[in-house]
Amino acid sequence: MASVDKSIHPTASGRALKTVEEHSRPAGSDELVFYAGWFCPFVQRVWLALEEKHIPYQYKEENPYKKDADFLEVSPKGLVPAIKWRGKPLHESLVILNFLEDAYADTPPLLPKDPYARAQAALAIDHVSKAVVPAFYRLLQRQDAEEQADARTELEGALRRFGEMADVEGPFFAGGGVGMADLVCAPWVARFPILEKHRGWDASGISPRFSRWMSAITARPAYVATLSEPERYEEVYGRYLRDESHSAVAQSTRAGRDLP
Ligand SMILES: N[C@@H](CCC(=O)N[C@@H](CS)C(=O)NCC(=O)O)C(=O)O
Repeated sequence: MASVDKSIHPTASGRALKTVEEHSRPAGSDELVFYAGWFCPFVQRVWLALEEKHIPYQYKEENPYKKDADFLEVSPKGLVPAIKWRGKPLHESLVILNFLEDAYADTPPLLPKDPYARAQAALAIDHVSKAVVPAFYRLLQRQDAEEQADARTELEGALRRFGEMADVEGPFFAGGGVGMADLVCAPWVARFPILEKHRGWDASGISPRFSRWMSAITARPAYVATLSEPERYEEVYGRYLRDESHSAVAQSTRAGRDLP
């Protein structure tokens, strides 16, 4: 059964492939190697930040389901994303995002300077992790129509709340400039087409504020530059839709546990 999970298309496709090709050689002094999986939304968070901040990086495609020994040295839980920075390993998407913010202080900031606004962004990031992302996977994996309807309501509510927490003027979470809270949520928006096709999902009526945010984030060049072709996502998410995936996220969702 576990072998099912291991078969992932080996490379990014579409616009993301072009971005991968632009970053396939050691960047500068090999300062930052990005261990990524083109299909992974947690990876896309970090990828978006690297692109938004114009940080030089070398993209390394990694199939995390294979758990190669070399990869486990970089990412002990065997999950993507991970990075090697000046030869030192780091994993967990949110940890890496905060690290990039500190280590590349002269690049466009993704967190506001104002401590209160920074705390608001932290609350939004926590909300995405605890409410948006788990509801997304529940909607994907639940097989029963009633349970899917509950998950749909839950996901809509979580996204409406995200919109309410955001800056009144927008269009981004913290105001006029894109920031970490936006990048942390955006990868799941990129996967809405799967829900639209298979789970009766329609994000257009969630709220005017959420719609405004969605239009702004999906227009970012970094967002477009990190997207693969829809058919490739279909292959990966087919396993979740049939509730056959053995990924750590899928198993946690099935068991009602916190996500890894
Ligand atoms: N909490 C981790 C989650 C990362 C994660 O679940 N990545 C998935 C791919 S989307 C993975 O590597 N899965 C491998 C597995 O399930 O064995 C993060 O935020 O970086």
